[in-house]
Amino acid sequence: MAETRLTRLQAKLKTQALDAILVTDPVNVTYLTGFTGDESALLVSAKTAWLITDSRFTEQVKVEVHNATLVLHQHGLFAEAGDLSEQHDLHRIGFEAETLVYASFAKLPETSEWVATTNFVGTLREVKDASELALIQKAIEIAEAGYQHVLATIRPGMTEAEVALDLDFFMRRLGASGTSFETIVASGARSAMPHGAATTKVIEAGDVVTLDWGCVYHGYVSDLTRTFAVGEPDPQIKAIYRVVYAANRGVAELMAPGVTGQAINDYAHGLIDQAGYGQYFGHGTGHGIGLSIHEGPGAWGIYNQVGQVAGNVETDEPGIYLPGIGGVRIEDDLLITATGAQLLSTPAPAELPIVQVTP
Ligand SMILES: [Mn+2]
Repeated sequence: MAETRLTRLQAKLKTQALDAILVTDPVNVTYLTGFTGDESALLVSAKTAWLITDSRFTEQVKVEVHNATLVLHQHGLFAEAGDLSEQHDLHRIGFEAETLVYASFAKLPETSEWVATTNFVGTLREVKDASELALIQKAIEIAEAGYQHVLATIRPGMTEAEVALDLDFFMRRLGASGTSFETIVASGARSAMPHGAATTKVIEAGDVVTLDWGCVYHGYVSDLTRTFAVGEPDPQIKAIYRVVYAANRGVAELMAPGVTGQAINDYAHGLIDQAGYGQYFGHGTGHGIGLSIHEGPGAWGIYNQVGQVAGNVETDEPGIYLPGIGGVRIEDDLLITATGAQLLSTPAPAELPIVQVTP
């Protein structure tokens, strides 16, 4: 039998001596079955998969799902999962500890043993197939077209929120179903906030602007950051831009199968530290993207000890943030290949881009 996402999950059940797993994270349900509705749970045993939902989704399941048996629950998703487990002699069942809330957990019947799992489906999602790569690439293309639109239209006097709204609309018109996250437009001294969401602050001549944005295309996300100035900025911004650019390019060169998140962080933080800005770069250097905006692996948190493998799609996003002055971050999306990494986004220019302000 050909290997599928579901058969890979089923093979994994044995490794933790599980009779089944109850998948409740909607993104994981989508990944495994294609179902895009909410309010569902997927019970997967070694041989069978049951998609438990309600009658609102009967027709949608018929169209989207071809690898699981539809079960319409009468008295709740979790009671139904319990009934199915009893009927099919499933005794030791994994659940997704990251997303199953306690109130739902409490509804699972005690007739089975419910075992906390972490990243059980997530690990499978870390290696992208060709169809996923095509959707991520399209999400990047739309986002990059949005950036060109921003560069062509941004003017002193516009608020950060206006820039964000205009960018979001532009990407929706090109086919995006939404943004990957709330668009970050942080201008002037606010750009020293790594995740400064757009506000009513007016962009003034001389402001540096950090734009961190992305869009969703058929479920898959892009995640990019560019920093530019509107009019002539503080010379310190040009200087830190060169350092961040060097770190961004160096990370792209370094990324390859086997390289750990820690090695990536050590490199990027080491370079920025040597330039004298170590205390102004506090976050991880990158993360996986796919159906979620933050997934494995990458150079952050629990993934620091994990080596990259071919098929991972990850961000490369060093930054320097000077309080009271402004910040610079440059973020690209890369695919780990057999021998290194391939840039999926268009690299940033080597010098800080400056949008000319007409007097
Ligand atoms: Mn990111």
